[in-house]
Amino acid sequence: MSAANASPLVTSADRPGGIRVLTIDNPPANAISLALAAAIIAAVEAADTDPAVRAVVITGAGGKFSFGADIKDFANEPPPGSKSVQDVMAAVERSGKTYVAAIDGDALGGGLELALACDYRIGGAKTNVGFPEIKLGIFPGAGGTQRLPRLIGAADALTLMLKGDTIPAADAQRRGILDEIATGGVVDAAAARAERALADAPKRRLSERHAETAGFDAAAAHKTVPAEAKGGLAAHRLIDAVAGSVELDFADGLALERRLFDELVRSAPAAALQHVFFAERQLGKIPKLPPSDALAVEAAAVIGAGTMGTGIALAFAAAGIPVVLIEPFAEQITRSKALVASTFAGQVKRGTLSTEQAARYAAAITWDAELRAVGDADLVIEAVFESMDVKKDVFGKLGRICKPQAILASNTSTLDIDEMAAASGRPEAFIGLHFFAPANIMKLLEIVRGAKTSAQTLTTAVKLGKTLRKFAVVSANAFGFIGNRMFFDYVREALYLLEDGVAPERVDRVAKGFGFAMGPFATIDLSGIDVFWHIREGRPDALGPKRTNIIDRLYEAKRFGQKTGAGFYKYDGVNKREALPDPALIALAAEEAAKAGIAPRDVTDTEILERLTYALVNAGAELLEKEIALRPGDEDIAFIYGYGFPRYRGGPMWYADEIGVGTIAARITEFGWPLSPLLARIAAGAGTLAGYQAELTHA
Ligand code: T1G
Repeated sequence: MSAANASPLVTSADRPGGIRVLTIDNPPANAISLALAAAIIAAVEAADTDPAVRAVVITGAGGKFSFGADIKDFANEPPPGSKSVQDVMAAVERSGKTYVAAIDGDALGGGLELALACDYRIGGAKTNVGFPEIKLGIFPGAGGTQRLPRLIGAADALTLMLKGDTIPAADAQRRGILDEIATGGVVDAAAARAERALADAPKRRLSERHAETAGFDAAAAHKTVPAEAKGGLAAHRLIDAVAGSVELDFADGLALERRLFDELVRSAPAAALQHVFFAERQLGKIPKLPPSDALAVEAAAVIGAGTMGTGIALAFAAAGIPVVLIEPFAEQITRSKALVASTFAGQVKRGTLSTEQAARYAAAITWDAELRAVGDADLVIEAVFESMDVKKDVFGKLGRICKPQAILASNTSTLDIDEMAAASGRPEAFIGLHFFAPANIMKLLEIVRGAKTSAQTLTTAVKLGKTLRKFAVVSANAFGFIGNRMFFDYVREALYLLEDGVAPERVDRVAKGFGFAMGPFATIDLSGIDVFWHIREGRPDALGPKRTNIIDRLYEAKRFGQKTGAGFYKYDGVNKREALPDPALIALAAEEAAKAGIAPRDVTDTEILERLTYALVNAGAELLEKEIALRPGDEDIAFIYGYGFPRYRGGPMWYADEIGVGTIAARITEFGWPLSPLLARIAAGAGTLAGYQAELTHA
């Protein structure tokens, strides 16, 4: 094969018979950046003008086709005259040559749109295709909303694009997105397909087809997605674009798609979701962490088979890591086994797990009453009662019986990691792994580094977080770490609002109206008021300066929340999980506020929202200043995945920049709270939180 003109982003090679192979090579994602778009267009135009070229195969290097347009390009207006991903599709569309996409690995977003602009599509065993754009607050904006409906029907195309799911090769072939799944190399299969096409059907443009409309109902679809102001903006616009594929000719449909896409791509939700995308990928990048090889975690042990311990074991089993649950009480082991069985049975019933997978995962979990059953576990996590004495006793024993290089971890949510590390006798191999209940479902994991945690232990924990498919946020060792520390200030303001005479259901309504999955009072009732009472016992100022005895009264009355049928709400309806306003609570709160000399106030919904969200921002800034959190984006991820902050608002710290740090600092000052010095400095300089990175002087 002779290599024709080569460009670092696209290489071009000619095969016998006039088949030119264009290989996209833009690691790590073959993302179609502005530069790559220009390079592809140049290569397409070169092939167009070369009479020796009869057909073109487009493929990707590095075992992937393309993960789509380069998300980094969306933040700013493209320079004048730059080539766009839409220009790439237009160049392929204009070409008279036969185009075959050779898809090895993933073709996502603009990558799949490039494949759809081709006449034929050949996949491989590892191929996945999909349009994940909706997760970024946008939609396929390079012909996807017009070509996919013409290929698989408007209804199915809309469903696939609204969900943003990635589908495997066999499913893609069944739907007609892939013409063939190569048994050997995809490029060879694509070249062969090109030869056959030249003989009988060289061009097969989707733009020349009509979209099947069976089952497509735009009006009905609009009713199934969230309101535009509640994260549904992109979904509504996507429905409009797909409607265009049915109602308009291709050119007009493409123009509609482009107009709607351009409106969306720099909308606030899109910018927020793109921030979340990159913040998720920053988590594992620890500044000043000396390079170190992660230890292999091939066997784990969990001490304590309660709900948390069993959930942690489920997470390990689902990640393919055998785990022994160590529990001295037989009836607890029985309950743990039942929880494991019911969890897998439920997943099989819902179709999220096959029977074989469930059996494999279940076999990875064993139980034992003896601590020595930790055996040669590479990692041992305790999930015992939240008492420092109990934990230190457990770690003292583990430090003596675990193999020398085993890592010891605590699942504590508030206790001092360094104190436990010292008790273990191996502080370098000690770390906090704070899972969120239910540990097999919640995506957030806090990795808490002790003062003596080694680089290898931390590196191992970060890699373990990825293996467990968690968003692992690294925190320094301090009360409440990151998520709970911010949450406690959020709870403080919720309680203060109750003391000011605002009903829990009103506070929660405002929080849910903002986009929180649950309001603060429903969340506290779910966790348990007793948990907060115990936290306050250990740390009286945990929820800010105590003003009333409301929490004490609820604790004494055993009004712990959902688990006792009453807390800030009552749960005595038909559905025992339904939070019902409780006049008795309102009376109790008013009585305690009066005793504390707190007069009821008229509080607006705006102030409610400001106090809840600005409490998070102020606490988050404190954590950055004290170098407990590494980046604002880490705190955003913690609050999105741990506490239900709306993803489409980017997280509390991203939201702060949207509101303006100066505005927030002024309101915090009006509220009379101690203003974070970092917020004050940023406000004074009219700066932003984005991009702030702790100096890590302690690293
Ligand atoms: N743009 C820029 N960088 C990207 C990228 C993209 N599309 N996809 C991945 N990366 C980077 C990522 O930041 C990381 O970089 C590295 O590649 C490895 O990714 C016009 C407008 C496919 C599920 O939404 O969801 O096309 O941290 O760590 O865990 O219609 O990558 O190493 O420096 O995530 O195996 C649509 C986004 C774009 C797919 C693989 N496409 N990517 O996960 O690897 S918009 C997407 C992902 C679009 C057109 C529209 C994931 C993945 P670094 P990774 P992974």
